Amino acid sequence: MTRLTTEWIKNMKNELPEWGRGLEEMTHMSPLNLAAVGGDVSRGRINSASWRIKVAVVPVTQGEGIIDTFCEQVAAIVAYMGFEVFVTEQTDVWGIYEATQKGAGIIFLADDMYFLALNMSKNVVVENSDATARGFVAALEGAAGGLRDRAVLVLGGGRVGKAALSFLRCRGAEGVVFDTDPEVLKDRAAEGWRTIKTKEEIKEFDLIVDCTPEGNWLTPDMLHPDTLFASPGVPLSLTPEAEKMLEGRIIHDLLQLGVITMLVMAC
Ligand code: 2YC
Repeated sequence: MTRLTTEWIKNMKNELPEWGRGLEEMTHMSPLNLAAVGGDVSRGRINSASWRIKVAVVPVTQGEGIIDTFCEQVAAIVAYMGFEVFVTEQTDVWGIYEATQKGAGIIFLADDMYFLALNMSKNVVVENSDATARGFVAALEGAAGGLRDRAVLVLGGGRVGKAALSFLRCRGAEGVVFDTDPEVLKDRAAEGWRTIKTKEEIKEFDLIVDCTPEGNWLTPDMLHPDTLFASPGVPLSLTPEAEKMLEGRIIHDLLQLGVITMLVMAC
């Protein structure tokens, strides 16, 4: 799991309108509709929740500690979706207590291992990896005009990759997985997923969900020329040349799609 840096995310909230427009252009769906598909939640439920539920984001000092502006960016994404939201003044357990005292119905908080959205009144816990995978598969589906009966290659068979495989199956696609770790491939194959063994086979797929935490390793010659590339994985695996080749067909962000899908799943 890649730890975000302040440098990467510090301008995110100012760029949310541009992010939303770009995503809608590529997927022909608004962020709200994408989150509804990814989260498998009705638009009606999201709209009514946005009036009823106040959201809190709690800074967590555990481990490597606070990422400056992280909570502020999460709050900005939640506000962009039309929800009332605040970042607690206190951190950690005190911050959770502050959130409940101020009437928060959903609490976002992240340490170095997990990024969660909790809805205590509904006993719902949403984990970022699962929500992010679902959000990016929904975006790929929008961009591809549907995934039913299509083969989609998932790069990386870890936490996000597994969630992507499961949601691809829900959407009627055939998830195929590649991982550089043979043990991971063996585990996924044991669960019944089709696997590919070599990087040379990647170019056989024109639909890719990249869940790897590696950067800068996918070169143009490794890719199908018509590839639609959805990348929850950070940093982007595409080399600058590959990025140029796939321009306009790359769905990638560092927090937004995951957070909006977490939000609707916690409603
Ligand atoms: O500012 C804080 O509260 C920090 N404890 C936040 C740490 C987030 C660490 N996780 C990440 O950077 C990302 C997540 C956004 C999803 C996966 N890794």
